[in-house]
Amino acid sequence: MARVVVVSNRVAVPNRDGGARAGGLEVVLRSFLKRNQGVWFGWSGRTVPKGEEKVRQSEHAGVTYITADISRADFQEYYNGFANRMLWPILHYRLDLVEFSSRDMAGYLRVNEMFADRLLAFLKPDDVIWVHDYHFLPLAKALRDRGVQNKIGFFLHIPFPPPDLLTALPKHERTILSLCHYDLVGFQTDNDADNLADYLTNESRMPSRDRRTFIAGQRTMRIGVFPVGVEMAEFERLARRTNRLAFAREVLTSLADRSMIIGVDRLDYSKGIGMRMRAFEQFLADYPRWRGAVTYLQITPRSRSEIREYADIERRIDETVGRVNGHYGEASWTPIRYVNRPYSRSTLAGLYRASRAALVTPLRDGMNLVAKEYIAAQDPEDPGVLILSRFAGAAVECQAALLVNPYDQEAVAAAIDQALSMPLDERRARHRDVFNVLSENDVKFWGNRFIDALTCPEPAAASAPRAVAASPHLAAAE
Ligand code: GDG
Repeated sequence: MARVVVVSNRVAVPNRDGGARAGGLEVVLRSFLKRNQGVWFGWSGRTVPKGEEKVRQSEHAGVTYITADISRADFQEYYNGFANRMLWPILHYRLDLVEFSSRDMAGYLRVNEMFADRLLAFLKPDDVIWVHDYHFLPLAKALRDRGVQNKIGFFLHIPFPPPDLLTALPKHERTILSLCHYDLVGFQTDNDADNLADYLTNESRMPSRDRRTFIAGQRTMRIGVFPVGVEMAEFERLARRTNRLAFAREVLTSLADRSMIIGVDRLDYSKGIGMRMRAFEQFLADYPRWRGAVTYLQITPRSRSEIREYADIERRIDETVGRVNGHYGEASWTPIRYVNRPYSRSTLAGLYRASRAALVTPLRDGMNLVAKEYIAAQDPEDPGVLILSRFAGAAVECQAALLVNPYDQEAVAAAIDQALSMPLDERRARHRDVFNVLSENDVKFWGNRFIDALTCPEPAAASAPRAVAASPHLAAAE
């Protein structure tokens, strides 16, 4: 089999990050490369003065890591600027947070060219190149401009909005149409894939063979749906082991027989953490019998703190936690435990298993791995209940979870009450339904499906694997 060269902004070089950093992309790529010993190429995580950028190469367990430094000015424009103040909000449907600057856009395109130059030096003729996420929309174009004819695939981990929103991106053709230089563009959901197809058909009038195959000059670009999965079996084992360890027991003892609800999210406005806390406040107001009987643990490692919007949401969440705990708390009970530091994966697995319910209520999310990890971590004989936003990509496969509209605080409050009161039989049935679907589409299956579709000579049937049909016993919590 040809060598797979994975490209992503972040590269988790072993022995450097300690493995406790929050971030879905790193979690899935680490897992993919563990099995498919190829090359992992991207940013080194270092910003240096202009002219001092270096490229480093190392090998660990059969994987070659190649990382490039970025100058501070480039990083500001490419990452903090265009990628995270323009593309991230627009792709998460948040036009209100978009800050466009042509200088940042030029920096973004320049850094993509720089990465193409660096990568070129390492490429072999039959390498299969798999590019990840919104930092690198134009990377294939930069590589094609340099004569690269290899198969190049792209996977977007975050949502892709309808054309009405995309066209609010100034000079949108420059970034969006550059996707046509890939052989295969993969999305998390059919909805995301349809949005690109609509953009290409209606906005760009691009000729197509069908809704998933477009003709761009001499090149054919296919669109596919590949929902990201998690390591279900491994995570279940991890949760079973960790649950018995001292730390998990210490947390449980500190709860003094109260039920625990868990939330785990990078600090990001797309995750709806503040709105979720207000829904929990509403729950305490509407269902007073639970006061003193349930503790909500929210684990939220900080991310992108150098961007103003992130500092703003941090402040607003702090205020909400203070208000709820001040109003409802007692000397012997704190309603919300809010923690900003990251925990190890095994600790998270144990905490998931110890929780009666998980609150996963992003306002918009490509997939959301926390939802899937929570399901993997449960004891099937006595599982907790997943409360999941209908706007997370994971909702497609998790129809048997309690699906909620995160903007509707009363509905979320009602779902919390429903989860905590749910009979054991129903909890088991819902858990089993979701667990079975997620086990069929774990992270290994995801990676193999994408690479197979990218390398197969004929266009693959590029639609999503099956989602569970809504079971009749489910009354949606909305
Ligand atoms: C992007 C898309 C898509 C969280 N806190 C800690 C920790 N985490 C881990 C979780 C999970 C991951 O980080 C977060 O994944 P998500 O999927 O929730 O979110 P994003 O980082 O926004 O990821 C997302 C994903 O890419 C994959 O395609 O699902 O929609 O936005 O694995 O467990 N890990 C550790 N300590 C923590 O405190 N070790």
